[in-house]
Order: sequence, then C-alpha cells, then structure tokens
Amino acid sequence: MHSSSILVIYTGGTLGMQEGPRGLVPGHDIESRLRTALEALPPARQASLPAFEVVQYAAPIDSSAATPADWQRLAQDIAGAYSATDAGSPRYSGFVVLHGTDTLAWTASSLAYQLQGIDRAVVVTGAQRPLEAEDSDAPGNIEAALRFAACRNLQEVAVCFAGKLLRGAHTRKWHTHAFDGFASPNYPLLGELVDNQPVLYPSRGLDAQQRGLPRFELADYSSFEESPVVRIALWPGLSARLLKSWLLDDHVRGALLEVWGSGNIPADPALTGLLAQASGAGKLIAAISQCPHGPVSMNTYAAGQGLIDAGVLPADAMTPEAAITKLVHLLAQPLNDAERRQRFLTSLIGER
Ligand code: ASN
Repeated sequence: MHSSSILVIYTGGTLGMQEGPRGLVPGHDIESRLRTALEALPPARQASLPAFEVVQYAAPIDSSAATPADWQRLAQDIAGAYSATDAGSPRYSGFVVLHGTDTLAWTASSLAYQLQGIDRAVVVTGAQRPLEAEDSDAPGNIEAALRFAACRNLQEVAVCFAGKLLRGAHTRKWHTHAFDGFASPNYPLLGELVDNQPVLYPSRGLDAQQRGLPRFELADYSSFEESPVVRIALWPGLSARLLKSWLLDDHVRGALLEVWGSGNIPADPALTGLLAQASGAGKLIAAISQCPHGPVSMNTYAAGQGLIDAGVLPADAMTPEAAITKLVHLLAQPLNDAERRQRFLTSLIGER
C-alpha cells in the first residue's frame, strides 16, 4: 500500500539521541527504535497511524549545527521523494521530518520557500526528550505528526509539537525544555489534536493562490561559503561605527534588523546614512520588531521614517527565522535587485 505511505526522514535532534560520554548525541537505528516506541501506544491509537517508511541520514546532527546546506539537502530529498511513483501513483502521500528543536523553526521556514505550492503535507517535529527517556514527548509528537501528515487537506510545511499544528514559517522555539515548546506568535494554529483526533481549522491553510501548482524553488545555497545575511538586533547605544563592520562587509548581501517597537531606530543620521549606503549598494535589508507580537509599521513615528527613506523593507510580523531564510532564498536565485525586493514584500507561502 505504497500510495498511502508517509515518508519519515530522521535528520538528528534529541528525539533520536542516546547518551554518549560527553552527553546526548544523535543515535542510530531510528526505524526500529521508533516502531518499538509506537508499539507501546494503546492498540486503537496504533491502528489509526498511517503506513510509513523511515529514512535516516547517515550522519544525523544536533540541529544547532545545521546550515543552509542542510536545508537545501532536505528540500531536495523531499522533492525527489515527492516525484517517486509506484505503478504510476505517487509513492508518498506526505512527509514527516524528525529534526532537532533548536533550529527546527529555521528549517521549517526554509523548506516552505523551497517547496512552494506543495500539495501534500510536510510535517516537521522533534522532541524535548529522547525516545527512550522516561515520560518522553517523542512518541506522542511522532504519532501526531504522522496523523497530520496523512491529512489530505494539509498542503504546506507545518510544525507539529505537543498536539499543536503550526505554520512552518510562523513557528518559533518558545521554551528551552517544556514539552509545549513552540509558538506561532503572529498566526493562529493550523490545527490541533482534539480528543486524540487531528483537526485542521478551516480557512487557516494556505490560500489557493499561494498553493496552486507545485513550483519548487530548489536554489543552490551551497554557493554561499558563509551566510550572506546578518542578523542585527538593536540595543541602546548601537553606533554607526559598529553597524558598519557587518553591513558593509563584502560578503554580506543582506541583513535583518530587529528594531524597536512598531518599527523605530534612533534618529541618528549616521545610522540611517549607513543603511541607505548599504541598500544603495544592492544589499537587501529588512526590518522586523523586537516585540514577538505584532507587525512593524515604519511610518508611524518620525524615528521609523528614516528606515523607509534608507530603503529598508518592512517584514511585517514575520519571525526572524522566516525573514532570514527568505533573504537567503532570494539571494540564492538569479533575480535582480528589484525582483528580490518585490518578492520579499510578497507573501509567498503565508509567511507575512
Ligand atoms: N540540541 C537539540 C537539537 O536541536 C535539541 C532538541 O532536539 N531538543 O538537535
């Protein structure tokens, strides 16, 4: 029954970790460990799991070590499996990615840009405790992720954690160790487990025009020797001299500024002049708020007008993860400056 099979990809993370001499390290043989853990579920819950196959990366990682090259590889693997067929029908009806929690939100955001228009579910999950730990959250998270991945109406990249389903590009790691460890501060939940049944909330999935036909953009992130984008959170006393060393670095092609409140920076002509210089030189600079909730609106205060004049792009209520992965994604593609700016301001996968 391949046509209803879910492909599970284990990339690393605490979920599959085992004790090593210096602490937890990614473990092996995930498939049998995972099936053993799921066999401990009550029979009715086991019976509602979809059929699945498991692939484990040869060198699973702690997700704190993930880079854009890892995002690219995963998207390519999912795209490859997406087109696999068995007797003319798609071999996989959905995908579950098992990932470390530390940078899970970054990977989920990046996958959403690379797998635009996907008409099947890609559900990313992980755990705060390893599979075999007492009271681990891993079996429950995998169970929920598999069940959401089998929902035909879920057609986007989502994160499933602690019984909640969140849009991938709106997800943030919200707690260092609590089981309910992820939040979507600026977009409602896509779904939830209710009485142990996966429920998708109506009209929260991607609009038809953002879904449409699959139009994957598998850009080459490996062309960047190091990150082409820097992340700069303002702090009181930040000077143009300090900002300059990052912003005008020759390798830096984009920046995310995390500014004050509804979109302000200090009214310092040296700062705004520097931003104008960098954006005039073709660097893609965007701004979000340091407040976790709410969008930037840079024309509310005179102190924010300087950002607009300097060519800084408002990133609305995007998460830092979604904004930076989008900058990386746009910079990796053969677009001109105007096209990149226009695409940044357009919601591609419900990220803004
Ligand atoms: N350090 C781990 C990781 O991100 C944390 C986790 O998965 N809970 O791989």
